[in-house]
Amino acid sequence: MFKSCQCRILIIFKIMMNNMSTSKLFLCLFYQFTFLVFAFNPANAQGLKVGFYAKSCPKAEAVVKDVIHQVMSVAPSLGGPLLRMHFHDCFVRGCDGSLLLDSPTKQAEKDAIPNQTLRGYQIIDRVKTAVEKACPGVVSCADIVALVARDVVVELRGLSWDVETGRRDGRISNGTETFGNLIGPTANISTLVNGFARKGLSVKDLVVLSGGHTIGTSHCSSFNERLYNFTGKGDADPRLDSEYMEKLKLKCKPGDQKTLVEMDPGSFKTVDESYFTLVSKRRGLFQSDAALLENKETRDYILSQAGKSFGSFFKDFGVSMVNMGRIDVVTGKSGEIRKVCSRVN
Ligand code: HEM
Ligand SMILES: *[C@@H]1O[C@H](CO)[C@@H](O)[C@H](O)[C@H]1NC(C)=O
Ligand SMILES: *[C@@H]1O[C@H](CO)[C@@H](O)[C@H](O)[C@H]1NC(C)=O
Ligand SMILES: *[C@@H]1O[C@H](CO)[C@@H](O)[C@H](O)[C@H]1NC(C)=O
Ligand SMILES: CC(=O)N[C@H]1CO[C@H](CO)[C@@H](O)[C@@H]1O
Repeated sequence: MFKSCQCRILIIFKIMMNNMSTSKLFLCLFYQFTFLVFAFNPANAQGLKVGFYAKSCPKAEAVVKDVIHQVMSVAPSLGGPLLRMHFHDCFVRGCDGSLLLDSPTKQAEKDAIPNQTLRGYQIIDRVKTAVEKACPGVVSCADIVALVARDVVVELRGLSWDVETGRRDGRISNGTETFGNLIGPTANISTLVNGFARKGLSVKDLVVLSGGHTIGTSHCSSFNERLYNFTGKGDADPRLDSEYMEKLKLKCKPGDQKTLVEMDPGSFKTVDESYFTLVSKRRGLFQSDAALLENKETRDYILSQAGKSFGSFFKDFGVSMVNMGRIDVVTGKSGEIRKVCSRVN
């Protein structure tokens, strides 16, 4: 900004005096150019930035990291739900913390069917309490959810990324809005691609973020029909590897709603590329995972990561998480900074 103002003055001078060195002018035009690119880049036009709390609450990110480190050292299986929480928050009404709101009449986002398998809200509350102690009324719940998602990935041996902050909290949470915004596990490839496109996310973001399924667990109910009643005729999903299917059938009996299975068996507490290895071997758990083999771009990406312990996935994941974290954010003077994440001020 400063550079750019100084630069404009230099340009005016150049025109007036015609005595500015050419190299300085080029440098100057370069600054102008980068300023314009940043100023008009739609992704950056929303008021988010890395280090938004650097002045207002310099300890914020360290406090979040610290609490998550403590939580994850005793309960690493909370990593899955905490990562997933950012996804479910962002896809409904944007990343505005609306998912965290309680409704006395049970009509909030968290009450809706897709959210019934979410958990970990008490961890967000614990982080919020610690952050409020450091700087009351400064850090939004929406940003806490975004920071927590990054920190659990780091705790589970993924690569870190810079989280953009500056989100404010919304005041509305409407369970009905989860339908048509969140995508279910039976989604086919066009539903997935379109559902992500509607949120401004690319096909690459879709396949990279699906890699979030490298950690966590799923209820049998999320894929039971693939094992027992795929087309309603008591059949199985032919896209599922038969050996893997037999293993799953041992764990999930017909109609089982409750049992949990590891989505990435053997390494469900480690962020690694094994999700892509599994999907490439037709061992993805959901139809939505299997569907990623049916689009050229998503399939190529899966094959490019399968079996590669240091593939680009680790870096790609942070990039796509930043993209997801920009969905319909509330910034500036809109919304509020909630005092307690489960209710509006
Ligand atoms: C592409 C569309 C997606 C679909 C259809 C989908 C669907 C699902 C389903 C059905 C579950 C299991 C819920 C249960 O039965 O307990 C699940 C779990 C999970 N999902 Fe996704 N998901 C998608 C994208 C994402 C994204 C973008 C992320 C984050 C980057 C993510 C992260 C997770 C995690 C970490 C879990 C494990 C949760 C736990 O351990 O409790 N998913 N997903
Ligand atoms: C919730 O969202 C649905 C679907 O968009 C809408 O029809 C309904 O009026 C909303 N409810 C409230 C209380 O705003
Ligand atoms: C994908 O699913 C949607 C919604 O269920 C359906 O309308 C569409 O026809 C399906 N597309 C393909 C290619 O199967
Ligand atoms: C399979 O699905 C069909 C159609 O949805 C349903 O009528 C039938 O009861 C299901 N069978 C079982 C064993 O769940
Ligand atoms: C974690 C959570 O709040 N789950 C809720 C999801 O919705 C159901 C049905 O309203 C509630 O019973 C759960 O407590």
